[in-house]
Amino acid sequence: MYMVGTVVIKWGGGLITYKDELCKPNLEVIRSLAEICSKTDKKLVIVHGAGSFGHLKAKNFRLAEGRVEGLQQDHAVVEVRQDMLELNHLVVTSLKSRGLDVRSFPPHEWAEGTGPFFSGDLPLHSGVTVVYGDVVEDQSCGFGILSGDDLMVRYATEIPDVVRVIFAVHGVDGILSVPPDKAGPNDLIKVWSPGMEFEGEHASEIDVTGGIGLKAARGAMIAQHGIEVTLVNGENYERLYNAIEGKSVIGTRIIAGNS
Ligand code: IP8
Repeated sequence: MYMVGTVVIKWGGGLITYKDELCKPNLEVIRSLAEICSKTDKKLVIVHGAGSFGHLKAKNFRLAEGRVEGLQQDHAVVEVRQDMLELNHLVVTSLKSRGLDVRSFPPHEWAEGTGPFFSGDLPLHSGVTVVYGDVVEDQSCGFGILSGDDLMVRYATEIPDVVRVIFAVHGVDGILSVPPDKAGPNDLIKVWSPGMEFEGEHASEIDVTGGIGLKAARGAMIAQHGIEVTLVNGENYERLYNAIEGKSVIGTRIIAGNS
């Protein structure tokens, strides 16, 4: 039987939202990504990030640390989950409007714990599966932030026939060897493996998860399973489409290295 295979793709939160304006989606990017995803015959699992629908409030209320004594966090947990549902709704609606058979599974309903070894059976739809970074329950901390990058690891390595994995990010063509604002075309690292130095725009004053460094690390974990992993500029739609189809594109191939 001919298998088209599944592509697991991350829509970075910085790509689909304006990262420093609370709950502001980038609708044009969301629409374009949905269009690209409707053009392939590959089966898709789409994992989207949070951007300004998650990180700003999560940072203010220290949600990534779990329950902090003396801090009123419960309303923030509820609000961030609600904000994420709203962003997820925009993503799902735009995919559906392209004619795709889509189902979304909010992680706070089925996942527990944080990091790449969180628990919960991975829900999968026969059409396009959508999940996202969320505030989930955590046995030891009460709750925590499960990053979409961690969802990527489990989806990429546990579901059948994954042919490749793509991280679509904002503002850079891939992993860079110098800070993004100083980078020229020669500063793009074409093949990255753990241990190689790089520069990332991890805005720790905004992000509660790990920025590009987390994507690189999680990408390498996935590559260890023999799966092709590429990080591309998500605003270059042609590149993104070609990456989904398995063509070689400008971006960073992440490999496992010898470690
Ligand atoms: O943007 C973070 O997910 P990520 C989720 O995929 C929240 O790291 C709610 C901040």
